[in-house]
Amino acid sequence: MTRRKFLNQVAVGVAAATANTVARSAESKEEKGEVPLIVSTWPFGKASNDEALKILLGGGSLLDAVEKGIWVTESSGNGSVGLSGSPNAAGVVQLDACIMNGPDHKAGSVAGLEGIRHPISAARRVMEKTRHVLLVGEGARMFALEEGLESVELNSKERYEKWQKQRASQRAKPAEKKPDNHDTIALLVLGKDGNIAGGCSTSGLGGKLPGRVGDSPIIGSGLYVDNEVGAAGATGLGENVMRYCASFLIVEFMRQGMTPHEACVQAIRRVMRTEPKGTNLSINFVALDKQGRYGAAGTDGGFQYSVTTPGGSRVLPNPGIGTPER
Ligand code: SD4
Repeated sequence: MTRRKFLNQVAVGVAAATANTVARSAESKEEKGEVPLIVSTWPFGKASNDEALKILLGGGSLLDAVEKGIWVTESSGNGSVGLSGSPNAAGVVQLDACIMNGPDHKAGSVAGLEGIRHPISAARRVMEKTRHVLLVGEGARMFALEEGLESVELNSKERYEKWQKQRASQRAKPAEKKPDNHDTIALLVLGKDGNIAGGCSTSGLGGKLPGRVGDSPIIGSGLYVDNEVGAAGATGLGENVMRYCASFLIVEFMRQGMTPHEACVQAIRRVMRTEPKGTNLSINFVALDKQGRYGAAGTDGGFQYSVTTPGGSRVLPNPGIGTPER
């Protein structure tokens, strides 16, 4: 899409929203994709997308695709997802994750989870095996252990120091120094049958206060799936996402007729309305809809996202948000 066309689309969307009408911009072919369609945050999402597609093409379920896809990033040595992620202010890695299933509108989350290799699996177990949605801290960890999930014991000084060394060497690898080694994975899947699921996993904001929970495990903030409409996921500064239920907002914008891209842009504009001028919001979103269209937008110039269909995988740049509305 050309810059002019993009700006035109944004202008159309803003005018329509201002008039309190349904915003429908012309759909470009680029925004339409085959199914299955998998969309995730950041270039590192591509490897997760590829795994998710493999699972689907092998006959796996949407939830298997989400879970196993996210495993790839969680175990990749990523500096902000999984146990290799950023520690909090006390030097401890506390992980947040969630998963959501479109057909039955069920969800599961874990927050502040320590020492579990795959927090996304803990989230899935919460969804499938309990009558709850969110487990936190030691309760989440005990649950994950009872479920037999792989743990990495970091409690003894010796183990902790060994892990810290491993993490330092992983993060020193040239690939880890690239600017794309950043942030949360939010992964959305649209299946051939039109059903939708999604997941999100992160170590959260580096240096956060112990116990701080971000947007990523909060349904409607870091992730939202509505099987009638579409799905959205977030990466960036959680505090600026969760105060606006931004993923929910994006899905609701799509319900009103916006394309995934327009919906992401309009959610960012909504947040901008009440944030002080010049604040670096650091909020970035991906979205897909039931028709197989996808889109993204972010306030971080370097934000990129990954899109996968049976036709191939691509890493796409942040299309931006046009001239901010004030
Ligand atoms: C959080 N949104 O905990 C997550 C982490 C992230 O850029 O994506 N940071 O705030």
